Amino acid sequence: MKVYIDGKFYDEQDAKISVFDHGLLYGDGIFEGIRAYNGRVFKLKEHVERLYYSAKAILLTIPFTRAEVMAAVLETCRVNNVRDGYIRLIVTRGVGTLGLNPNRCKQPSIIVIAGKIQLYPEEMYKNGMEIVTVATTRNLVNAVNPAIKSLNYLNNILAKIEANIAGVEEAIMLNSDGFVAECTGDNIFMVKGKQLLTPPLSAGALYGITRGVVMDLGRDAGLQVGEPNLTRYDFFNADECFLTGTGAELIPVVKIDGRQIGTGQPGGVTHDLIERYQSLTKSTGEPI
Ligand code: PXG
Repeated sequence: MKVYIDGKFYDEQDAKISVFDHGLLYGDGIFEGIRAYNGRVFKLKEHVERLYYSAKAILLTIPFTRAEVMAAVLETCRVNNVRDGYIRLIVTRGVGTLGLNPNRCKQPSIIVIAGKIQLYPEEMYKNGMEIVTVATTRNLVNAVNPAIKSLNYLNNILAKIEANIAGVEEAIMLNSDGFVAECTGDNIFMVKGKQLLTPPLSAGALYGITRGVVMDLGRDAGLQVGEPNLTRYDFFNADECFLTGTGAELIPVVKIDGRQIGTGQPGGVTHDLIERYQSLTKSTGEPI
């Protein structure tokens, strides 16, 4: 594997950054997780746009244009012969000193890794997964806003560890008001009759690219798509539930906190949206 760092490609074993990079010292940086399907990078423009939004929020100036970042992603796929895979795009604050001050970091670093990802076992896509609500709440929007896809994922990692301790793969995180925000690395949806509902961004959800695509696909399928504040009770009494994310794609949820959701099997609307999503990922995207 060849890894892109600041305009050059390095063999995997030589792809290294400084221990003084504030991305490592303080989690001071941002990232994107992107997928390639069938020789095209899915929603590349949207991912790069979100990267620039994250950069804006943390006052980090990316030393490239959007077009140059997109070109670096595509080039990394080409160099690695990735046609179907997963791309990690990272921008760190760069090399600084042992002190918080980001002004000591003169040059941000940009890294692109193109490889593979399998977030959940295949069997869960077929039979659905069980999730639990955990005690770690979503970060406050006026702290590190969870809309920023920053290198500070420790809050989500703690929630993931709690999920693992409970014997499941993913966790619902509530916000400080007790409303459902999302999961540790996935957005969450519920189906009730003809309604397709997902928590609003103001509840502490990430502006998920897959979330946006699935909302559009839901409208195409004739569903009423809404973003109200939702509680655990709403999810317990949903007909169907599923998670979305670049890594996870769409994965059905059949049990939450011990409550069976709907029939206890992945539902018809979920299946229909999975099919629509798969046909979109196969046929659209930036050619590699
Ligand atoms: N919420 C959070 C907190 C995320 O980190 C999503 C929702 C889904 O967003 P997208 O834009 O991907 O639909 C994410 C994205 C991983 C991994 O390595 C995590 C994500 C994406 C890809 C891989 O666990 N999270």
